[in-house]
Amino acid sequence: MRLTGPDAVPDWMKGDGRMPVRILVRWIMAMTLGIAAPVAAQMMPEGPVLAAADLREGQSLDGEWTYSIDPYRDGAAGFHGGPAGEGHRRYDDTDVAARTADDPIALYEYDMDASPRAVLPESWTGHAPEMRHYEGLVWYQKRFDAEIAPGERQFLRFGAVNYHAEVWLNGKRLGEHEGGFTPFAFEVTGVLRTEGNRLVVGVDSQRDALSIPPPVTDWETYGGITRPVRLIAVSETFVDDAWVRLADRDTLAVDIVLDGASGAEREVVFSIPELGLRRSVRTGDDGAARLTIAVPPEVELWSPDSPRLYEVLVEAGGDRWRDRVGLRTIETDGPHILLNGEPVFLRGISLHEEELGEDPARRITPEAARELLTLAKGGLGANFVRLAHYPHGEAMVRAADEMGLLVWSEIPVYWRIAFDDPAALEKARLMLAENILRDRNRAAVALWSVGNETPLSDARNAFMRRLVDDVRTLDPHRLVTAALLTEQERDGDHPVMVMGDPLAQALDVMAINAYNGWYGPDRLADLPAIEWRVPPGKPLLFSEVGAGALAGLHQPERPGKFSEEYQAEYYRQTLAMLSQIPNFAGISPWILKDFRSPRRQRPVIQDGWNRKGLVSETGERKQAFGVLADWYAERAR
Ligand code: GCB
Repeated sequence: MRLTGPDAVPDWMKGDGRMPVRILVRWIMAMTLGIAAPVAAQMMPEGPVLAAADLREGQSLDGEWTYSIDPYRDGAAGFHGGPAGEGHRRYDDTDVAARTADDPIALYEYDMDASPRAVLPESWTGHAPEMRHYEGLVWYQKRFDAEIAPGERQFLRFGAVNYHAEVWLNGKRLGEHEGGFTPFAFEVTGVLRTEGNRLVVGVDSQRDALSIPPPVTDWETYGGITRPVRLIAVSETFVDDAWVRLADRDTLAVDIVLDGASGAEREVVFSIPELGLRRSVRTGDDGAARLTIAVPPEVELWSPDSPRLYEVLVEAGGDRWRDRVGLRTIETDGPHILLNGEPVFLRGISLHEEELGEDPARRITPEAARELLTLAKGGLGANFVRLAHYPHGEAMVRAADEMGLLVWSEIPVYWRIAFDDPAALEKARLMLAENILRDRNRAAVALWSVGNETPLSDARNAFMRRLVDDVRTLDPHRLVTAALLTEQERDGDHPVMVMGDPLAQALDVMAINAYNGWYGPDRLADLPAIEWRVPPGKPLLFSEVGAGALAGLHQPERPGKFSEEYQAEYYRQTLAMLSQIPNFAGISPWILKDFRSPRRQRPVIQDGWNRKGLVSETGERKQAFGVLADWYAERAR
């Protein structure tokens, strides 16, 4: 149940018609336990949270769909700009074959039932060779039957659709969603049929100046329905959100929100059977309840060395919500990051959401996620991954939770966003909220990042600070960071890298992307002489360092850029340089695997791939992989 308070927010937060979502405001208690809780207005996504939706029982709508390209958006508008006419509207609940058989003069210029087939989830780049570089609108259709039990409510839940989705079920428009990396759901109770449902999704990958990420990035767009689609049935009143975490080393805190007509003043039972823990609490008239429980002494804390997860249950209103949750604390102490009270050095690696293989199409199954994370953990000896540059799918974050890898999670506030436009800020805030609400039960997630390499300006600083404040409101139990840039100066005979970004002050953990020795004039042998001038009082991560190499290109005599030897030497010299920085708390080099990027077109060497991977696209290890693995083995001692 949510409280709405549209009058409680400034006008610009209510949207100006460009945002496809209606803004709901839920008053959220600031979660700093022990302090008289202040109350803050937080933008929340429309629709249910459906926390741990991936573990709910439901019907998978993955598998075979049909699709139809629509580069001129013929199904979205008429040729003079008005509404699309019959015969063009892919989303109508019309059997085109039957209709045209009945009426010989009926004119239809689409037929979703007869369109090409594709197996989802995957990006359309994988559907057919001619889809490889398609950007724009594609219509998808799924026909399915459903079981409907009396008194149940049904939700259609999309793991992610990149970039914009508009959804119809049986000819009824359910709504739309912007943002290619976070989940959304629509209630379909009363619209769903037992037989012959027709689900149509208009997926548009085209981005503009107000989009997040912007049109220009350094990775493949991968338009399409890229994550699972499920039909989830729940009781009339159900557990929409439950957040289970250690608020501090002694306190287990649980927040629960019920959705439904009888969510107020209702008994809720929270339990962790493996710990023999069971508590009841009553919701308030807003349907929300909070428990604080002394941490049982026998609890086994989650860590990369011992990624212990507990089954947690919330029972209320005929609903039984479950998740698998690790318990741990993450905080900072001066220059250190503390995990469960102990300093931890983050031995990390960055990765994109792109599976291994010659022709990836963002098919991140649990197996594909594990394959990537096994290279990181087993291969490199990592305890940390930066999931760049957008929220990765639940399969990846769950795998990190289960395998024991700390996670940096980020939203795609990347490079050049419309920082001075309130609509862009609104989108970023919603994406951040959607990401945090999805993943704040994951012990693996240690850091929320609010952006990457964003250009300094007053508007940008205000924008980024707002996001930092949102993180603190939605989840004060984790660390907030952002990947920042530095400037190179000279001090007498040696180069100095200076952190001039005022955002550093607002973060718990500073993070820097640095490419000395790859971009710019520095020679590799000179890197260790570079001095880093960064504020000393808090932990500093290097969120990116990296150099490109084509697997198998060897130049042992005179290593040049793109040879394996150059990349390996780059890693040796870079690690020597960074090791001298007193508050150096971890690193996630760029990047685990070569990844597709349309920006990278040098024939033979790149051919559309960014070659900074430590392994090739098929998993072939380059020399630098061993250099980093050896260094991590030393650090782990
Ligand atoms: C960066 C970006 C990353 C790029 C990388 C590169 O700084 O954050 O998205 O892919 O550099 O390879 O240049």
